[in-house]
Amino acid sequence: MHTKKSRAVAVVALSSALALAASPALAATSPYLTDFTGVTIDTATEPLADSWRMTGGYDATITDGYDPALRVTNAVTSGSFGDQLFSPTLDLPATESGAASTFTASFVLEPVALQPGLRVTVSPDNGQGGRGGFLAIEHTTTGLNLVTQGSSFDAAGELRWDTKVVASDLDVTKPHTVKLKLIKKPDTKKSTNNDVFSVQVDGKPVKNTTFEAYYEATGEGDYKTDTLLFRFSGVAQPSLVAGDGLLIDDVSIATS
Ligand SMILES: [Ca+2]
Ligand SMILES: [Ca+2]
Repeated sequence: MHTKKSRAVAVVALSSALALAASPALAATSPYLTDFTGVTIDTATEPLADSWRMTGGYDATITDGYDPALRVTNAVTSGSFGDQLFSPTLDLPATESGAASTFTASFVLEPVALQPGLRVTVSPDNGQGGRGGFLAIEHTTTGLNLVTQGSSFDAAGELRWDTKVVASDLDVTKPHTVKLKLIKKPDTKKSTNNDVFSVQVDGKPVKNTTFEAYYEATGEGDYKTDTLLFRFSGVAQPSLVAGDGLLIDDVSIATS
């Protein structure tokens, strides 16, 4: 009896040591900040989780010059998730019940020409499309729009989508700082759909629901959140390859 117990303890101790030894190579330390100096996008089939990574053939690059930035467009799109563009994964994921429950991100949309049809979505994510929130950044014929989408249950218990406009017709020739915040909360007796996704740009934060109700309705799990997804979906706009694209700089992500 004594021998068995000792062996079990030893195995646990060994696996903990392995986990500790492996963690620095697997994730970026929170908070992660970058001005994109020296940054490259890892396009290997099995990219490193602590790198910017994208295994699909989308239009995303780091610009050259003395102040590099991330340049993205929806010139190439698809309905997939895991092969799109991800920021480095953080070492501490945000969950409803773990050590961290809040995921924050901020970035600057640098001045560019107006490019109607340009549209990229940004989401707190688990690295495989398990999104915690949804923000569409889009150029229309009149300016820059930021729109969020979340999910909830109506009075009859049916799933519905909640769309909120964070900003519309912003001047694309000026920089705008965008801040995202996802707060995860354990279920209460009153609500199993209580997580909050808020977005702020040049004003007060606009709060919306998350994908929590959607996951409950579909039976999918409540995903951890440890990375930022830039996704290219919908109708592809090949002509955007020749333009400025969205120029994104000074990205920070953190969990707490
Ligand atoms: Ca920069
Ligand atoms: Ca919750």
